[in-house]
Amino acid sequence: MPHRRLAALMTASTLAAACAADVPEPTGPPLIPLPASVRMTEGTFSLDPGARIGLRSAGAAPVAEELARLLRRSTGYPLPVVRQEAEITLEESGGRDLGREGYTLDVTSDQVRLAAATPEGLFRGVQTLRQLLPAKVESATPQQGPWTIAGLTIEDRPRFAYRGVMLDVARHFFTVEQVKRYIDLAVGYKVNHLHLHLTDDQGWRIEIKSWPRLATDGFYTQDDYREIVRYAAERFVTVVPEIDTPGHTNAALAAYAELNCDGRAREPYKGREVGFSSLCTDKEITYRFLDDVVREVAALTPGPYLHLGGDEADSTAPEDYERFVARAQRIVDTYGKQLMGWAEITSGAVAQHWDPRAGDRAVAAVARGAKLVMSPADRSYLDMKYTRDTEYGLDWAGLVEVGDSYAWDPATLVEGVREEDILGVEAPLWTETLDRPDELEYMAYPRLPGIAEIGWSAASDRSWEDYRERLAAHGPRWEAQSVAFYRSPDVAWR
Ligand code: TNX
Repeated sequence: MPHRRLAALMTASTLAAACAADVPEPTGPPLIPLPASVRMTEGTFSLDPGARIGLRSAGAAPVAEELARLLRRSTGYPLPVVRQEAEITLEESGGRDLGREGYTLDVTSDQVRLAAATPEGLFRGVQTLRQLLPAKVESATPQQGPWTIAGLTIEDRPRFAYRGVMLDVARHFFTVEQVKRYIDLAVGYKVNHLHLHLTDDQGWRIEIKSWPRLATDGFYTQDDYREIVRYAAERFVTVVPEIDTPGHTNAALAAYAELNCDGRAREPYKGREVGFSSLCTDKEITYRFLDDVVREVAALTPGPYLHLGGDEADSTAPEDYERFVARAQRIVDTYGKQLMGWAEITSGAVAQHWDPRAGDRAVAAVARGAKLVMSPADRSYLDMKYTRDTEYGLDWAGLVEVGDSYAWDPATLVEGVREEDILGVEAPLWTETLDRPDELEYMAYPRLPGIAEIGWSAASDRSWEDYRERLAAHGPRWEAQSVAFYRSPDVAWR
């Protein structure tokens, strides 16, 4: 229990004071995700109007500027970024081996020192630093101090390399600005992958220059998509584009008659059924189409993965499906990407477990050498209703209260799937019932931070009892950012 461990490290006087006031056991700062190690020390740091942000290597500059931008908004202080030791110092150093994303954070009465091997590690550490400051630090307008942080030493690194969120922009479309806000909020919890579900029966949302009729209304031009990729990369988030195939393709089948086996264009679709559409796996044009799409999307995507869906292909015969996926695999190889798919997929480097009733697919994927991203619908699907009364969302995988979405472990979820088979976790948000950004936020917060913590923090350090206390402290942070979060009755919100 992290809190008990911390309590042992508190000074005798703080402990006595806490007991005297009959308040709960003293706790560490309410950080999400919980760091690998937190040790409270003497002293308190105070961020004052004359403070500077110092860096000692050019690589740290963009992260220092991002931190300065954030702190200037709410403190109103000038916070110049300087090339020397300063009140807040960011340091790229080999130091302890905390991996690409790890960092150390030392807070003493006269300095905050953040060190990491890479700018990415510094960026993750900045998210911790934000959470150590009062909630009003998240405000977009100047607030009154004091801006203090209790002395501590943090050493931190993630459990899993992939900590993702998915946004379905196909069922309902979301603008570049709306996606940026979704990224901004998620990176605060050290999320490092954004999976965009770009195509489905209801719509094709990315411009493909060689097939110009695919995307007609509500879509990203290639420049829009590049802008999302750039914005995400600036925040050390890798975009994973998904072109769902061979099912979930009615939008393509409506745009191009020749993609249908019978050569007749399908009607556009706005409903919520799944499993009724399929590319024509016997036609060569299908593979020319796939080659063109994969080539264009791969060229726009610096990240290693190309997600080709593969889920719920109920209108594709199993042998056709396998043949299709084998050819898709070769196309993805040609353009230098790794194939990712939902757990049904029969090839590829990464398979995504989603159906709680079908753990066997995850086991089969591991058996053929794939790694897993764990996104079980009854735990991590952000579109599941919290309760019977939740206004939007679905309930096919059950009702998923905040505690349900938090209290599970990826390495013990599916029999036959072990820690080393797992690349990470993801929280998908499907949008059949959601078309406004505040609705997205209501479904994602507060569940998304819990999935992010499952991906980052050691299982042995986590408990729902402890987590719900920390979570309560994030309410005021979301209020400061006007996040429309769900006030679960299971959390004692501050
Ligand atoms: C299942 S999860 C789907 C999606 C739906 C979602 C709704 C998956 C691979 N397929 O097509 O949008 O459920 O929760």
